[in-house]
Amino acid sequence: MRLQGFYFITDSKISDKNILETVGKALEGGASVVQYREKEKPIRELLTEAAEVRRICAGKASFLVNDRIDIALAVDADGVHLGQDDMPIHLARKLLGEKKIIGITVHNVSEALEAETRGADYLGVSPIYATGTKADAGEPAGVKLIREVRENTGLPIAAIGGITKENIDPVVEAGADMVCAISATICAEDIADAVEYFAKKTGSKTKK
Ligand code: 3NM
Repeated sequence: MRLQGFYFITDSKISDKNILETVGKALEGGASVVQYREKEKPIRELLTEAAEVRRICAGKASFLVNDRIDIALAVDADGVHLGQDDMPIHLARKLLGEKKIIGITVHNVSEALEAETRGADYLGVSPIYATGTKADAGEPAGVKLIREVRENTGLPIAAIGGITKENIDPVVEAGADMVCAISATICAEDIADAVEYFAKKTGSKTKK
């Protein structure tokens, strides 16, 4: 599946909506990628929930697991998303094999170049705007960072951090292939509609 379009990320810390229902709505709205990002649950719960999310994403969206290579392998996810302090890309690749997708968060061009050299499949470029969803996200880089990464690497870019319906246009214009917006979708009254809006802006499948 192409790494383009709306990239949905679960976050049960900011909403008590049921994760499976939430992901179902995101798929209905045309999400191309779904990342399971649950940091504070016991492993048995992570395994059960990730397997269920995996099942509903099959054939509809790429399914990635945040940080946890063990969970990704156990549920046969399509890949993982790593942070700069997570397992290094070359070791993740060794464990996951060549076919799995490995994405990594980068905050500047030098991290982007290193990720490309080490074999990442896409870059999470962050944080674009100020966000209240991730406490340690750091200073907003603005869309300038997307442009700089675009000019210096050939990898697909997933932009993240504070993206809303109101400020997405410059993100796409700067060259983002994928857009992540957590609070703007999970906390929306109608998740499928919100995702559809972002999906259309980023050229992914539209709602069926
Ligand atoms: N990672 P919202 S910012 C999960 O900067 C995450 O690496 C970030 O949430 C990073 O769309 C972020 O609600 C949260 O701003 C993004």
